[in-house]
Amino acid sequence: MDKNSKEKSKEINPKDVTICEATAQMLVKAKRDGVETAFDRAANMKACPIGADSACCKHCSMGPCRLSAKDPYGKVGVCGADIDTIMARNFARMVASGAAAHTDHGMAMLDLFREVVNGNIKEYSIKNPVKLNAVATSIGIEVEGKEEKEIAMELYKELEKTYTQIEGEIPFAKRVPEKTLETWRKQGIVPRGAMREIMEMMHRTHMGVDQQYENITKQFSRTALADGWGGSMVATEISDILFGTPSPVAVEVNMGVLKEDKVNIIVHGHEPNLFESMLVSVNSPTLIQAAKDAGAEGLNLVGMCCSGAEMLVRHGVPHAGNFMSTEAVLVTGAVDGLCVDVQCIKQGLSKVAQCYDTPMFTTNPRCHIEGAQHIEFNEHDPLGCTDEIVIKAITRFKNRKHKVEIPNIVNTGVHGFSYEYINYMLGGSFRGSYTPLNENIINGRIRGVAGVVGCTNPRVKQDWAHVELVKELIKNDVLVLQTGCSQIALAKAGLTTPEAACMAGPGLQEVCETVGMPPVLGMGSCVDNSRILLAASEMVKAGGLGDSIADLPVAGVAPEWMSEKAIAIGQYFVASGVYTIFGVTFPIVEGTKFHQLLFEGLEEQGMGKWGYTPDPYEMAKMMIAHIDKKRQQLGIDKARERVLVDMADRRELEVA
Ligand code: SF4
Ligand code: MSK
Repeated sequence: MDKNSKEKSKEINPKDVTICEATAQMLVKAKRDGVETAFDRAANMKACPIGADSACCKHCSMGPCRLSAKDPYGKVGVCGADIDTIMARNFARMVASGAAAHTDHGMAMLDLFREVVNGNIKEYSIKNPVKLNAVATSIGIEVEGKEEKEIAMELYKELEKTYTQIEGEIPFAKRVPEKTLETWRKQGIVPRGAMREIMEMMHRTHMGVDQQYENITKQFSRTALADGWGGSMVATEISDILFGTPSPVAVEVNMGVLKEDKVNIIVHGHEPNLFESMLVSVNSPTLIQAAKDAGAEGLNLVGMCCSGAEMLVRHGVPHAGNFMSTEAVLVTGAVDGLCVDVQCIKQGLSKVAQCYDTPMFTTNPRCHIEGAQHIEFNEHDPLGCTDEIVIKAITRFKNRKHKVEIPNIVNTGVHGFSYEYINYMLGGSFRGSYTPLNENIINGRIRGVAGVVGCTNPRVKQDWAHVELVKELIKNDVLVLQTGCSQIALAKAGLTTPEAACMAGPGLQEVCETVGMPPVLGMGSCVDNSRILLAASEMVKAGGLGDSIADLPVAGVAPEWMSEKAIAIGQYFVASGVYTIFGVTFPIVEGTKFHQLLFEGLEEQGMGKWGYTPDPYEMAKMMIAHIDKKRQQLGIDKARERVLVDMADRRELEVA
């Protein structure tokens, strides 16, 4: 910690900033060790109030221009841009950036797929030909009588359009329920290729171009849809084809998955190929022997954040924690190598890693970090990178200088509920379908479905809103689908076990017990929100719950969001027809025309709408009220009271 920041540093109380006991324990140690984390920096960095309301613009050097949230229409920028234009442009650029992150990730997966199919990359192969055929068929590619390679090449060529298509609808538009697609066509927001949509979005938000908030909103809806039904969906589907589709697996989560007597290697980021190759390296008999020769019991590969979430659902690899635990985990002193690729990697990690002599490695050409060593990951020779990282981690183990303190906390949960598995789980292998889910919604056992997703954020108590909200939802018979860092929060709270059904309302409990599933279904990483879109699409197609996604008794929420990717995800859920609530803060001034459009107007156009509250109990109330409204519109409503989680329930969970 530098001298200046120490002088003005506000002290944090670990118990006030997180409900994750392991993280809290490490924050106490960090303080003892004089190590600063994002929790400290958040306490000492007052968020700019004008920026938080998105009431400022720096799109040209006549500004930056600052408007006032208190009197939003009292002033305009030097060019004359009003508050609605400024907020809409800022929001649009967040969507563009978030969509770019997901679509670039998806394109990297597609590049890999092409090279594998062409035979130029031999280290990976098509692990899931059934999924290859299913994805190809879903977009109209004939598979009958064709060789695997031929189908794969046709699929590649078709999916490339997700990025490059200049005119016309992206391939996965074919998966969208007809009425939802009709709404998009009417609004002129069916996406073309992501490159075109993002480029046009950046152009339109340049100084002096699109200065009408409704028109800007159309383009950021289109850009967001190019992410959800485009880049993200390609990332998920191609990863499943290459590495396998998730199915339920019991996994260990929390910092106790680190082992003092083993060489601990963490992979953190988003793209599964790095982690898949790391898995090969840590299973190499030569490297295992090298670890033993260095005095270790073996190699211990652990995930964090979304890389971890992908490997957790796909292979049951243990997971050490979510976004706000990434610095804390280094404080254990037990991490012998931290290996990262792209997205959500705090620059502060490199400084914390240095404090504990943990070597940190960047591996992707898109992401170098000051203080980290760059060992480029090349798909043509993936083990060249991952083997080297393992060797360096073994060296660090051998020379460990710091006292190791690993929180003795491990939680076991069941994760890996791909949308295909939900199909199978509910309908069986011969009549796999979403009909049983719909039937249980229609008969009221399940009140509705909620997607609870997204990050953790040091501006709010880590994991708290996720956990409190989900407890409320399941108690009220709302089935919860999860992705990203949120599912790790719930796993640590013990809610991803089948036994957690005891926390659910009677209807949901009965369904969970019959099927043997948890009331909270972990589906993967943040690009895997596309799995939730597909589940919603299947619910519409299975019948009985209306004709479009907007008709379904469902809602989405990101209680502790922080990234631009989250905004892009939120917008593609809203444009797809889902009521979507964000916590923490919402970058818009209330009472403005732009606010009215996002929070009410889009719903009137046949889409979903945004909602905001930082309070998880209020979130639950808003989501349940929306679900009940949809049930009423569908004519499947029964009088039901919202049930609050009481202390007895909380104790029951703690015991569980
Ligand atoms: Fe100010 Fe307009 Fe320039 Fe933005 S584009 S900085 S509002 S003058
Ligand atoms: S990693 S975007 S903190 S979910 Fe996908 Fe977690 Fe949010 Fe990053």
